[in-house]
Amino acid sequence: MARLALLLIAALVAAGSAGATIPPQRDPIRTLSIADATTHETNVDTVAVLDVTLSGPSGDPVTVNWATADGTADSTDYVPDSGTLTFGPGQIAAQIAVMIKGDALDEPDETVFVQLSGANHATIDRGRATLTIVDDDPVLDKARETAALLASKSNVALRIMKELANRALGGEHGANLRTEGEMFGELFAGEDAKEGLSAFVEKREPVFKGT
Ligand SMILES: [Ca+2]
Ligand SMILES: [Ca+2]
Repeated sequence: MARLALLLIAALVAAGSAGATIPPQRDPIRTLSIADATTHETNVDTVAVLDVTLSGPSGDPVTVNWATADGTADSTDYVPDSGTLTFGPGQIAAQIAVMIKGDALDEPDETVFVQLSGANHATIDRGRATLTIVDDDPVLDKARETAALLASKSNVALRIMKELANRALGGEHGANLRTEGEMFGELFAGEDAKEGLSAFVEKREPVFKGT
């Protein structure tokens, strides 16, 4: 009888303990976000950095995979790469580095995507960032400026200058000098020459007619 009472007491204690069990504390699931970034190309290789943030500290180690993907930029502009980012306990910010290739080519500004995936102990809120590579090579801009400058000049003068430049690359020196004299005569007899002089005297922009 005493043995039965002891068994009953043991069973009650066990049941009471089970009822009082406190579930293990879990940190709330945090969210991950990657931010867009802009980097300026140079003529040597550089590193662009993208920030990834966790919405709050986590006691669990948070990991997330990342990978680059071509936007308008490709492997001639950057080094395709991938990896795993790890947030230690309490850490809420980490960075991804992408190698940007330098060049002296004039190009439009270009983009690379960096995508997050496969998060552990977190969910992904904003998982795709755009990295913009701002070109630093102004050759095309300079060419446009030069073209605009030439377009503002007299067609007659430009034609004669081009003709004389071409002849200067070959031909006989005396003949070239004679041709130069003839062409300058043609140039100064034209309407554009008069318009150019008038505009200069009157301090205004000339209006050339190509004659
Ligand atoms: Ca460059
Ligand atoms: Ca460039």
